[in-house]
Amino acid sequence: MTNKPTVVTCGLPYTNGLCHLGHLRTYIPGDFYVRYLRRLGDDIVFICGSDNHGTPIVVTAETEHTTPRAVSEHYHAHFDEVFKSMGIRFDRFGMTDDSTNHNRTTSILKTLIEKGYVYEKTIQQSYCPNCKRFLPDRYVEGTCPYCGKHARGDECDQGCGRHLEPGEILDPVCATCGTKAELREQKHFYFKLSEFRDYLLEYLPTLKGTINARNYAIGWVENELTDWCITRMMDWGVKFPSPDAEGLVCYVWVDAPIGYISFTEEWAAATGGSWQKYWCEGDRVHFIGSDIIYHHCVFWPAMLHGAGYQPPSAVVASGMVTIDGQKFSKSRGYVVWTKEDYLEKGLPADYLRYYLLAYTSHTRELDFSWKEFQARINNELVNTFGNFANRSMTLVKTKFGDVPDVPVAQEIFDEIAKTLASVEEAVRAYEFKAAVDGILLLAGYGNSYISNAAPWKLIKEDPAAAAAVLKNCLQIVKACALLIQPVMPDSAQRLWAMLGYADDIESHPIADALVPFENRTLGEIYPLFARIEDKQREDLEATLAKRAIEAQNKAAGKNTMSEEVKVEIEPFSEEIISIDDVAKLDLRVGLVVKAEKVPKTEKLLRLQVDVGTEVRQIVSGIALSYTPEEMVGKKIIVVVNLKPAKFRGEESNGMLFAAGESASLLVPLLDVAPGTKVH
Ligand code: B3M
Ligand code: ZN
Repeated sequence: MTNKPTVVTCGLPYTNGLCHLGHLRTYIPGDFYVRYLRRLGDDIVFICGSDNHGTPIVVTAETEHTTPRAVSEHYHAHFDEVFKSMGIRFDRFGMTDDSTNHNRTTSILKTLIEKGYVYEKTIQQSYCPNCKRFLPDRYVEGTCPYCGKHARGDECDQGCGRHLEPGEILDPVCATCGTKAELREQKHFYFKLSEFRDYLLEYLPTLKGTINARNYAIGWVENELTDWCITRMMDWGVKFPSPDAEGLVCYVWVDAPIGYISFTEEWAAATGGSWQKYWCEGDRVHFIGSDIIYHHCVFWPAMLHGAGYQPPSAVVASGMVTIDGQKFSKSRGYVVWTKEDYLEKGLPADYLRYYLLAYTSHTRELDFSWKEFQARINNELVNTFGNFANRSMTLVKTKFGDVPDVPVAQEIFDEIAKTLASVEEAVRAYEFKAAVDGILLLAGYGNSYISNAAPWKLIKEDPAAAAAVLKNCLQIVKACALLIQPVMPDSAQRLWAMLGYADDIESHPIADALVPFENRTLGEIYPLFARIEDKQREDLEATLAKRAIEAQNKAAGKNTMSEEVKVEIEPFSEEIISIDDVAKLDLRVGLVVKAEKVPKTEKLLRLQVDVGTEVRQIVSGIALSYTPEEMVGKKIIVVVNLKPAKFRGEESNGMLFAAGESASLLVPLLDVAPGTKVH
């Protein structure tokens, strides 16, 4: 145990969207870390809240015809609820727009101003002549001056990932109306970040946490450190505390991390604790996503140091999440929503907690798939952990009734002690996967031990020896329950009750794993984990696939079918055909190279389709669903051995496939060359 009081924080979610799997990659390890260290006896306060300021929230409020505060409260409540359902238990979950944070931010800014770290500067800022307003951050889009990729006003989100200063973006365009922005003069306030270079170069090598955070930040500071514009021209935010700052609020990345302090103050006020104990002495550990390392390892320590506060002790940066190998994207439909896609499907929070912690090391990219999820849960939780616990307890109950009154072997205590040491080391080193693997290894050890000793056979020849084996097993099960509790609190509590304890497992230190298992009556034994069946996995996959398709259709401007639309299903044909009948159809991939409407008809399009060896004319009744322009470039499936026919005098040499009233075209999902045979 360490005696240093520690405040652990998790990055604050913006209040303009729902909680998804990407968020959880930071919060679940944060929660696990806190739970584990607390049960080693550490003094920890666990702080988070929602990030309410910044332009995206104003944009959302404008679109929804409401206020940024109302938008924030709505999503704040959502995150609060989802975190609780996922077993993520913050001591305080505050809001950056609450008065504590306005006050703390104002106080820190005033100190920075007094100490001479802030200066005024007039810059050229984008202005939309159509919307008649200045365009901060996400109100403007353009080209990144560093890498040339399309970027948002304050960050190059699709290219080099850099933070962009106001006025830096090239070819600025208004994000709301698309008008080319003009440059107009605007007065702003700057923080003298460049003066903190030496400080940061000295500080950063001492920063603990994951190596990706430290190295990335050192790289930036060694290269360049330009002063930082800390104001924005808008109403929503913390008013900049200077008499000449009419209309300016501070930039969201100033008041957001200050929220960590404010929320600790709010926790202290509610509980009678001291926030200074953590912020002026103690340790400060920030769990964040790796896309915001710069803000936490450069801006934040400089600001804290400038204002006379202690900098972060550790920054723990999690890798990003991809979905089925695809970059996470709401607009393309590659997203797993925590509430809708997980909790509301009746899946236990513990499974996802386990999966996210055990899947890969914390700093690596995590590629989510339901298939892998199912495999992990079934193999590791059901077959190893659950099976071992269940076999041990069931045998004791059926063969002996009560727990046999025999001592536990020393080798078992040695194995547990080894596990406790290695898991603690891994947790303190932010190696969460290694920690969870260590726990599963102990369960695996138990599983092999019981299989090899085969007490169900042994009992016939030597009941005393069988009793000793089972007692050893129960000791391992007890250790596993105590160790796994920070990963899967609900399951651990249920296992604790099966072991016959009536109290809260959380009230026991992890070290109780070495306290000999007391002779007691076991509780009711039932399987700890339920297997995820293929059917359930397929349903989960279908939700994801459907969302991606709908997003693509939406992007292509097509109507998507909502859940409510009921389709009249035509009866299936009664005639059964053979495979030879199917083989008669020669189906090929065709590329539409030209398309026109057939004159004086409403429904007919005349298509020129490249079928690999030649270009065929096909006439099709799809004109109500597709314009000729839309059809050009599409790859479709064509019958190439159909007898030619004439429609309204136009020859048609082939046929394409489309489904339903809307004539939804059958197209190859992957890119294949024209002429490719369809089997
Ligand atoms: N609200 C969310 C993000 O950029 C941002 C975090 C603030 S932490 C002080 O991931
Ligand atoms: Zn505009």
